[in-house]
Amino acid sequence: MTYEFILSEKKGRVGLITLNRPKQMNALNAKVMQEMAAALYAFDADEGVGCILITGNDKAFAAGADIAAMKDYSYMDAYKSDYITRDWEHLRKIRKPVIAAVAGYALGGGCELTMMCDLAIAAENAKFGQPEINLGIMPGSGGTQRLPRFTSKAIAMDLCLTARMLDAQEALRAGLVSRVVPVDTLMEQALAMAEKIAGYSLPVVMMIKESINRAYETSLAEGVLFERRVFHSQFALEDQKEGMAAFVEKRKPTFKHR
Ligand code: DAK
Repeated sequence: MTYEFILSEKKGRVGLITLNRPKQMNALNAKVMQEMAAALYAFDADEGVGCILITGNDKAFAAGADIAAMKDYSYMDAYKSDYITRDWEHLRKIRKPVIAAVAGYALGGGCELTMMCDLAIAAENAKFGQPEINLGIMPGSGGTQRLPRFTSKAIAMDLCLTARMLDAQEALRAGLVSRVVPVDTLMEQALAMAEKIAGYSLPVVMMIKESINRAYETSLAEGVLFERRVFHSQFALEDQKEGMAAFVEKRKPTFKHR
């Protein structure tokens, strides 16, 4: 399938989505989000894909929602059409891990998109921020909720109230990204990370994602109970038998993803 504003391709067991509106710094309009959702669901349904990677270009992961597209909206336009939300929430329904590989700007909706992914790897030139206050609005796609959970209240207040940007090292220290790499190695390292994940047992990978995400939705006791129930269920997997047998027999496991 070909898209207007994204590129979608398979690299081995990795599904790669590249935001492709370079002249607009990958600003996110409704069509971008619809296309991204279609590509995400296609990869999620594809047995041959074990991990999904979303990236932009060297200058911008995404500089936010498309300001030109929304500038004339009225309250009723936004409310009645459930503006943006409808197309943005698809990402949270994807069951395979989604990695954000971020170079350049990840601002506003771009930063929120990063946080909706399961993990993020940043190039040294990455910049993260929620500068909506400059536009006379506030973050609208989880920025005020995910940022304090993933970093801290102080950092979330700082970014949302002053429009200050975090550089890649600050984002690493704050817990927003898990790795920082040189710009020219971002895709190589992000793909290596995605391929590594995609090489493991797919149901186990999906259960880990589900369990970690639970930590943000529930109490510790409930989360630990959820983890235990899922953990016990893994003794029903062929991949558990194979993984443990391979360890005992001192060989590499061959996972069948079931
Ligand atoms: N939208 C539209 N166009 C954008 C854009 C954006 N967010 N960001 C950049 N561009 C365009 C610029 O207008 C310019 O276009 P031309 O003039 O060449 O036609 C081109 O990209 C290059 O930008 P600059 O000339 O400004 O490049 P610089 O290197 O000087 O600066 C910059 C790069 C990223 C620092 C700057 O462009 C900038 O500040 N951009 C705006 C960043 C921003 O404010 N982002 C937040 C947008 S509001 C919701 C979900 C999400 C949202 C809301 C609700 N719901 C679920 C309800 C999200 C809201 C937002 O993200």
